[in-house]
Amino acid sequence: MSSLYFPAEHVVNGPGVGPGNAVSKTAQLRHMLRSNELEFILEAHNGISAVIAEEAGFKGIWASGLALSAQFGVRDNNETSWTQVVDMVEFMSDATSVPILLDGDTGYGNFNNVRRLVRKLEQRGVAGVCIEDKSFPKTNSFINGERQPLADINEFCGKIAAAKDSQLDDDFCVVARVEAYIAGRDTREAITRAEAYRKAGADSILIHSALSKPDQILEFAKEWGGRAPLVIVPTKYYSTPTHIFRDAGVSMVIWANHLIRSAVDAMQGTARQIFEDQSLVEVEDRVASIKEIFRLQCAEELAAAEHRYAKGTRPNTAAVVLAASRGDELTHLTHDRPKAMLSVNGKPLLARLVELCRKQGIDGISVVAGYRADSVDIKDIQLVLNDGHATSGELASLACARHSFREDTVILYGDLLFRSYILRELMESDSELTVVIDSQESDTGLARDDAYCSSPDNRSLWGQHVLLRRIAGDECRNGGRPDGRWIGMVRAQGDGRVWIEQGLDTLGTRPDFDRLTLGDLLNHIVAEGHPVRVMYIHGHWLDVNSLADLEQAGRFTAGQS
Ligand code: SPV
Ligand code: MG
Repeated sequence: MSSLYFPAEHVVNGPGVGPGNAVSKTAQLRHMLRSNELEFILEAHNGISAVIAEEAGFKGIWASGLALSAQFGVRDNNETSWTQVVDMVEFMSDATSVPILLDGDTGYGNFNNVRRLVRKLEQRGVAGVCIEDKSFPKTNSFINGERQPLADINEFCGKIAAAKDSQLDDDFCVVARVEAYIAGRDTREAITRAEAYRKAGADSILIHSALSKPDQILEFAKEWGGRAPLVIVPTKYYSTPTHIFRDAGVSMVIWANHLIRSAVDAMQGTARQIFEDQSLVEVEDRVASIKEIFRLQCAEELAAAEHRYAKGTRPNTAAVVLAASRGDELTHLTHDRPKAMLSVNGKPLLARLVELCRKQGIDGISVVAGYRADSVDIKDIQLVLNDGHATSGELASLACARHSFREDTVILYGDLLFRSYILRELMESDSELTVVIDSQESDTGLARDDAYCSSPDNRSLWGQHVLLRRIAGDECRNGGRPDGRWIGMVRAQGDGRVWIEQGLDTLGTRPDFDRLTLGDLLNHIVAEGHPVRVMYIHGHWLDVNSLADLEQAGRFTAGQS
């Protein structure tokens, strides 16, 4: 992907052919313009949108003047300086391996400015420039196009010749954009101009039209007869079936502004929601994860480089997910799968849980399966079998996954759903052992999950230090009001992991070990005198024990992928 960090075979900015017989970006663009295929390039306006365009499969990128100015928050009237534009396309070029065609407006001045522009673009790894026959400062073609004066033909031919004479790389492409139709002129004028520009050295002609039907473009293409590759921008006549362009002999289609427009739409929705909610909870799981941003930035490459060049590693993190049980109350739905594999909005609960773990950078994920383990087909997890699942409980399942524990290990019930901030906060805990307790009052909670703590949740207190006293267990409520409900999520690091392993050893000798729960293990650790830190939450999670829970899970995940 990124040319800076992944020197892919075909990523070369200089002339012709580069190291390892790589094809330069300029040669790629030239080839696209000249090939007999109809080619497509997509607008991008900064580094990350350029990466997104390339990842989608586009073989080239249109650095749109409209989109570049919009992302700077200014108008498409040359309100940015040309160096600001060139700086941004350099970021785009650094981040991608496909050629970029810059919308160079009118060339930011006269022939001399165009010469300097071409030199700078070559130096920054940009494969070509498109210049249009209007005057500086220009206005976007869709704003009173007919009132915009066209450039003098000879003067514009001089710019094209100056551009071609300044390029050092023979493959650098100069595309001449004909604005005759935009200015209300006819096909004859458009052809006269295009032919003059071709003779002046243009590698390709971009013919622009603001009509909602492709009539002008098709008439032009017919008259033009393939004298030089033809580029079009069907922003206004977008409903035209693409094969019509192909049949007309068009070489390249520019989808000119759709990444900036989709970004604006998404950002407006997100901004409104956060403003109205005064909370991130509803938005968090609908926007790209931070991890996805890191991926687009090639953060992994830096981690690998750090490993190579700067010593020091982070402790590994693992998740152990307990998913062996069928789900007693859901037996009519769980003939062929455990309850963790029940689908919620088209995705198994367990797949959602695994995604939530990955989102927090947890990569070593082990799932302890038992009942219908054959149906647990989640990618990139380690499947651990609890063969005795029919007669054993949670702690026996956990013991099966002992070999998967790492320095930093999160243990979760397989039927959990929660907003991602809960696991993120848990991962930020610096305590050896931390349990997540929901302090929201609920009648539906099972008494065995009731949690008694050193103090109740004081939600107005930031950074409260609360310790677990006891999880109620199977006996009825042990007096007093519980401080919350244990949700089935615990993180152990350092000594915390040792306490868990020692607890498994000790409890493993008990005859009733197969009936013991995670709560029993936590109670044992507390009884041993070890501190078990409480992280209070207030709702924003659920587990699935009944049909009603399953329906609620559907609502909980609505709108998520
Ligand atoms: C651009 O994308 O900036 C263009 C195409 O020049 S258009 O907006 O259609 O003029
Ligand atoms: Mg433009």
